[in-house]
Formats: sequence, C-alpha cells, structure tokens
Amino acid sequence: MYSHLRFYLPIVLVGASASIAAYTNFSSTCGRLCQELVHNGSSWEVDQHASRDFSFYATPSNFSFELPPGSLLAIEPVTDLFNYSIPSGLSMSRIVYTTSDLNGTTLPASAYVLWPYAPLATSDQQERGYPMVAWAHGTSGVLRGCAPSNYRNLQYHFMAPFLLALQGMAVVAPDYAGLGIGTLPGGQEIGHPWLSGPAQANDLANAIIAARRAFPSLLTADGPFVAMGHSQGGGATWAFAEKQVDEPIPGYKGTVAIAPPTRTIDHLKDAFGNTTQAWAQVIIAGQPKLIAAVTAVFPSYNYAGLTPVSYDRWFNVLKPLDGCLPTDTLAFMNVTVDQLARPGWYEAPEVQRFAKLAESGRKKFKGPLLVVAGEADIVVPLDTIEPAVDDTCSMLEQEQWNESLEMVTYSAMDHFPVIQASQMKWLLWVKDRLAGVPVSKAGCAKSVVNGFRTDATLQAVEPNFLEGWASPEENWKYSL
Ligand SMILES: *[C@@H]1O[C@H](CO)[C@@H](O)[C@H](O)[C@H]1NC(C)=O
Ligand SMILES: *[C@@H]1O[C@H](CO)[C@@H](O)[C@H](O)[C@H]1NC(C)=O
Ligand SMILES: *[C@@H]1O[C@H](CO)[C@@H](O)[C@H](O)[C@H]1NC(C)=O
Ligand SMILES: *[C@@H]1O[C@H](CO)[C@@H](O)[C@H](O)[C@H]1NC(C)=O
Ligand SMILES: *[C@@H]1O[C@H](CO)[C@@H](O)[C@H](O)[C@H]1NC(C)=O
Ligand SMILES: *[C@@H]1O[C@H](CO)[C@@H](O)[C@H](O)[C@H]1NC(C)=O
Ligand SMILES: *[C@@H]1O[C@H](CO)[C@@H](O)[C@H](O)[C@H]1NC(C)=O
Ligand SMILES: CC(=O)N[C@H]1CO[C@H](CO)[C@@H](O)[C@@H]1O
Repeated sequence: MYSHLRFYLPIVLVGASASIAAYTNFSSTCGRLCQELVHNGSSWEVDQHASRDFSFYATPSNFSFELPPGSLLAIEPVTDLFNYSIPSGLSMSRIVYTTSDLNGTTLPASAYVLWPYAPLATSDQQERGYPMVAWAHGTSGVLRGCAPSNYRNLQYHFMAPFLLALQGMAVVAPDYAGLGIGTLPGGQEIGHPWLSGPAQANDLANAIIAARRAFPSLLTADGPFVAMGHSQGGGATWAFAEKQVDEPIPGYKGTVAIAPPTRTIDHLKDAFGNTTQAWAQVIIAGQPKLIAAVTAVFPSYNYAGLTPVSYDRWFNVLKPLDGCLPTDTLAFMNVTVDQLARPGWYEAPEVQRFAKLAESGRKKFKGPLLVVAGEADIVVPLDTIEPAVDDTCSMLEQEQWNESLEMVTYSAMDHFPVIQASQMKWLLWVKDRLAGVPVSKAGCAKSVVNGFRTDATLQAVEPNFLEGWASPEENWKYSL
C-alpha cells in the first residue's frame, strides 16, 4: 500500500510555494509522468465505484444542525445492485442520517445495510428481526469519493460484509463523516477525522440508531447486535465499546476489534526513530492524511504540517481527483520523507489535543471485547496493540470492572491476512454473542494461535484480492 516510499527522488522545489496561492490546480511538483500515473490510477479507482453520480450523497434538504444524532434523513430501501459485485441472495439498502463529530456538532453521513437471504436463526429471532453486525471499515481514503457504500465490492467484500450477510446477519455499515457526503448545504466541506476512533464510533452508533428507524420491523429496537471492525474500524469499535458505558444502545452484545490503532501520533513519533522499518514507512507515508484529519477536527490548524511539496500534491493532485487510497499512493509517489511533512509537525498543540481526542483503549468499556492482532502486522503493529490491551486489563483488574477482554494474536499474519486467519474465531464468537451465549467469565485472557506453514502463504498487504467486477460487454470475465 505504501511501498512507493522505497523510491527516493529529489524534488525540484521551484514554484512550489507559488502554487499554494494559485487558483488553477496545476501541480508544480507532479510532472508529466507523475500526472499520467496518477490519472491512470484515478480512472481505475473511479471504475471500481458503483456510480459516478454522487446525488445520493448530497445532503438532504431536511438536514439541520438542530437535529439529534441518529435522525434519519433519506432512505433508499432497495439499492440497484447492477453495478456492484455483491453475491447473489443478498440485497442492499442505503440511508442518510445524522451523526455527531468529536465536538458534538451534528453532521450528515451515509451508511449501507447489506441484507441476508434469510436471517441466522437465533433463539428469539421471530420477535427480534435480523441479528445485526455493525461493521466499521478500515481506511478507504479521506475524501468524498471514499465511501465504501459506493464501492462495487463494499471495500471488504468476502473478508467481512459479504461473509457476515451470507451467514444470516444484517450488516449495518457507516461510510463515516466526510466520506460520501462531503459538503454541508452551505457548501462548507465536511472533513474526515481519520483514525479518530471516538468520532467513527459516533458514526457507527448513529448508523445503528438510524437504520433501526428506517427498517423497524427488520432491525428491531432492541434486536441483538455486535460491533465489529478492522484497522481504522477496529479503533472505531473499541471506542464504540467505551461509548456503551455512558450511552448504551439496546441489544448490544459485544465488540470485535481487529488490528485496532490506539495511539497513532505516538506510533508516528516512534517511527522517526526507526525510519528504515517497514512499519515505520507505513505510518510515515500516512502523514498527509493525518494532517488532514487534524484539520478536520481543528479547522484553524489548516494543514500546517504539510510542506510546499505535499501541499501541492494534496490540493493540486489528490483532491481535484477526489482520490482514495490507490490514487493517494500514486499522488505521493517519489515524495521523500523530508518533503512529506514538516519535521516535528506533531508537536503542535492542536495535534497533541487531536492525539488525546482520537485515542481508543485504556478507558472503561462495556464488553465483551475481543481484540484480534496479527503478529506481523506492519500497519497496526502488535507492539502498539498489546500495551493498550495490557494497560486496559490492569485498569479492569484494579477497578474491578466485571468486563471481559480477550486478545488473540495470530502468528506471522499481516494487516489484512489476520482477518482471514482469525475468521474461525470471530465468526463463531459473533454468532454466539448474537445467540445470547455468555462469555465464560469476566477478566482478561490472552492467547496466541500458531499458524500452519505461514512461510508458504501469501501475505497480501492490500485488501483487494480476487474480487472483480466486469461490465455486461465483458461478462466473459465472470467465467474465470
Ligand atoms: C519515481 O522514481 C523512480 C526512481 O527514481 C523513477 O524511475 C520514476 O520514473 C519516478 N516516478 C515518477 C512518477 O516520477
Ligand atoms: C497510462 O495508461 C495508458 C493506457 O492504458 C498506458 O498506455 C500508459 O502507459 C499508462 N501510463 C503510465 C505512466 O502507467
Ligand atoms: C427527511 O425527509 C425524509 C423523506 O424525504 C424522511 O424520510 C425523513 O424522516 C426526514 N427526516 C427528518 C429528520 O425530518
Ligand atoms: C451503472 O454504471 C453505468 C456506467 O457508469 C451507469 O450508466 C448506469 O446508470 C449505472 N447503473 C445503475 C443501476 O446504477
Ligand atoms: C467546538 O465548538 C465550539 C463552539 O462552536 C468552538 O468554539 C470550538 O473551537 C470547537 N472545538 C473544536 C475542537 O472544534
Ligand atoms: C485548488 O487549489 C487551491 C489552492 O491551492 C485550493 O484552495 C483548492 O481547494 C484546490 N481545489 C481543489 C479541488 O482541491
Ligand atoms: C458480572 O457480570 C456478569 C455478566 O454480566 C453478571 O452475571 C454478574 O452478576 C456480575 N457480577 C458482579 C459482581 O457484578
Ligand atoms: C530508536 C528507536 O526509537 N527504536 C524503536 C524502534 O521500534 C521499536 C519497536 O518496533 C522500539 O521498541 C524501539 O524503541
């Protein structure tokens, strides 16, 4: 995903600062080859979207800042799946609803609901509608175009949402504020506070509330549900479990957090002492998105951490293309570490406040909580997850929370592979919780699963494997 950092090329800075004030979005640092590459990437990326028409993601006219979070603004009861690669038997709906940001401001957001062919049988299923998994996705990007509800394969395809729905669970999945719906009615942009677990937890909680309002007979007011997420979404679900302490949602049965980020800014600081390590290069490459996230939370910060080069790439290359992770990788290709962000930008007071607000873990939570980690994860390393689990567990024991936290580590597994490796654990865990099976006891437990022949398996760092979509003219591709 960020392997471009292995290439270094000196960047000629002539004219870079002039571009900051320019009205046209001509890039002074991305030359002809760079432009061609980025545009090729962007057109491929756009082709993976179900639609180029973003009218569903326009803020509905009945949006108001006065509305409480969880209000329903628009319902698409039946989504036309022609342009999606969603398995037969499943169907989909989309909703627009209100959420709240870290400051309590009401914002519009979107979500999809993926419906099973038939509901998983739970003991009291008749009265309780479909059992639900509230799915929190990992990083897709930070701009409007990066809404998984408009990705042909819903971004995580068979790794999570397809699988869960095929197993009889309704999947309620927010796009997160700033993704999909990108502007307020007045035209102001809605920034995406990337890797802010508590903000994405609000989006998840409010999607559940709004989806129940939209489909009250299918998703009943106290029907059983589990929150589950990966990567950014793992940070979101851990924060969601924390939010349940003071703002419980009826029917809550537990949380799964796979590869959750906990203290991202601290992780970035560590990376600068280890810049040659693969994990360090990943978070270092993420700096422009983090700078945009701090700006989303504190607008006055105004991208202060970007250098003239990264400012140029952000505003004159990535943003005009509304690019997500694939285009982002290409847009910053060959930008050296020195040119990616201003040295020590994360020491600014706004960034320190962001770091505190965005944190997941080390707080009281409502469980049971299952944390899944990959031993070889270079995106969210085990040694960032385990200390957060250990600290939370010390608090749990000292303060006698009577909650259950289980952490399972999968040997040799990287960031996306760990989802597959742990499937036999979490799928049963989720079904047991939905069926009302209690966890064995309160307290903390840690274990390691040692995989078979892990040196002979493929470690795909990226999420998009196997899944393809073809147009009707090319439907011969489906015969593979
Ligand atoms: C990036 O750098 C590599 C190695 O220096 C070079 O071959 C390539 O053309 C550069 N790519 C772009 C898009 O500038
Ligand atoms: C961009 O796409 C065109 C058409 O597929 C191809 O000919 C060209 O080589 C690509 N450019 C780069 C830089 O990859
Ligand atoms: C907004 O309008 C839609 C119909 O267009 C309606 O379903 C929804 O309840 C309305 N929401 C509010 C908060 O008024
Ligand atoms: C599918 O995509 C094509 C090409 O972008 C578009 O013309 C068509 O309206 C889309 N169909 C649906 C049902 O969204
Ligand atoms: C929260 O909102 C208040 C009032 O609008 C504003 O003064 C404050 O700066 C905001 N805080 C953040 C973190 O955006
Ligand atoms: C174009 O660049 C200007 C200044 O660099 C910036 O304010 C504007 O938002 C950019 N437009 C887009 C679409 O990003
Ligand atoms: C701890 O939680 C369990 C399960 O929720 C409950 O049955 C038990 O009564 C609780 N124990 C105490 C001491 O609160
Ligand atoms: C010099 C330095 O900061 N080294 C760090 C590199 O990363 C490891 C974790 O992978 C830390 O334990 C070291 O302190």
